[in-house]
Amino acid sequence: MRTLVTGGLVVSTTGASAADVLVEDERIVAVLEPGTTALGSDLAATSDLVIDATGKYVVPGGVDCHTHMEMPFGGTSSSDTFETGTQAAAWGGTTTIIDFAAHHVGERVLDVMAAWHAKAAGNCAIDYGFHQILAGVDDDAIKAMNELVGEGVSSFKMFMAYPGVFYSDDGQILRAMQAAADNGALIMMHAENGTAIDVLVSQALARGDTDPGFHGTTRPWETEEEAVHRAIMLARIAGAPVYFVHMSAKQAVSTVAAARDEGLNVFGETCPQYLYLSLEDHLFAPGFEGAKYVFSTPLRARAEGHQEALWRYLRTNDLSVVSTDHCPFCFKEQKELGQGNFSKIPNGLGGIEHRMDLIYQGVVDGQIGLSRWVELCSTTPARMFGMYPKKGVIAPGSDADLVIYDPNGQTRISVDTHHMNLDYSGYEGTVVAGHVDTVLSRGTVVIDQGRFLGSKSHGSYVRRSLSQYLV
Ligand code: DUC
Ligand code: ZN
Ligand code: ZN
Repeated sequence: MRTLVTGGLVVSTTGASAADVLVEDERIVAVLEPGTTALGSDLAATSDLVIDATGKYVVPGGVDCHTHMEMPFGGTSSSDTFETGTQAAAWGGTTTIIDFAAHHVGERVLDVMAAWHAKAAGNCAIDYGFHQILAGVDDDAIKAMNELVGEGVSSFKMFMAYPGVFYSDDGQILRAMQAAADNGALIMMHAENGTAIDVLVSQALARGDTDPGFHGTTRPWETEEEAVHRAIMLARIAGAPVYFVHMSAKQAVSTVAAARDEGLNVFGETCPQYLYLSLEDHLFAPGFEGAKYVFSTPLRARAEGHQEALWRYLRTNDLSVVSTDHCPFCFKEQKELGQGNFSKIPNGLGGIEHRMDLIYQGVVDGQIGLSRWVELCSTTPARMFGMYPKKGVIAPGSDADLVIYDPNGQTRISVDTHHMNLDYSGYEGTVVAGHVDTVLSRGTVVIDQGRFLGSKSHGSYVRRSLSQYLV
């Protein structure tokens, strides 16, 4: 099957230029001067499908490197399955996800990975890979790490938070980092001082501070910054790179920036929620409404200037990736588990469908350029997690994962129109400039002008190589 995307402005990390994109079956075969009669023939006439992208951007499909589909957590399970979550991703222009296989203390790591493969296989509308969570580290975990790297799972998430659930102590983290230094894996760190947070949570509850907003005040920025600093020191001892997930405190990112200035391979990721939502306006919303915004790391105070700082760090590359940390829990019956006790509210926000649109607002608002949008949402996550140039770029030989994005369109974000299996939207009623018109996943049109044309059996497992952060 030959598909020609014609007349659009093709965006890469180095700029944007008018070009036609020629696709044969699942791959891009050429990026051509508009209207070229290359290959000796009129390409439009010899194509099975011609997509007119005049006046639109053509961007590499989004890579969301941080999702939690159907993950048991907080006494319940995240509400999107691989089927619903990957369809919602496609609607929003994301064509690859990397989901976390969630290991708990006492489980065999390789069994957990097998279970994650079983959940995802045959159920994904787009391509998917896996990171492995390590809840604690023992000899079995180190052996599993070495084995998984060979199976395309080249990154491992560790938690300095959630004692008794996912937590690893410093010695365990150091062991995993030493193993990573040997086998080339990338350690992804949830950096919050979990044991200090648990003390603050108990004290707050004892005082009667039970509302959702206290989720934020019991996880102050110091608990994020301290953990980031400690993890960088451990990575330094091990001689390993470290990647910090879902960063929200400007002080924590400043510590990442200082390490990068010293030449260390330290990387930061943030998420749209930290760029737009705040402790005052959302987590401390009246009544139990703030439960919708309970996730960790928490939202920070708008008045303290975190949002402006995060945008600045996105420009300076001290934050290199925007993911979603998509971990949806419905308000009814799931978030409600924490009524009268914020510590029982399942932590997470669903957002996989709106990352590309929300970060495009940074282009509209002059915070970042078009190329940086593509770099943050697609190219760098592909590189960081060993999928480039299969993913993250429009170039001959790459997978034909393409988004036709209309800069003159609009998107209204609402529970009434979104496709996530979630009974509320964190951005209810917000209208943003820009619209995902058409999405191709490995050459197949999966979204077109408001219709889902994909299937749950289309997505395939991406066996990743080692991180290409140095590429
Ligand atoms: N943070 C969340 O809010 N949810 C899932 C796990 C995490 O680290
Ligand atoms: Zn986390
Ligand atoms: Zn997460």
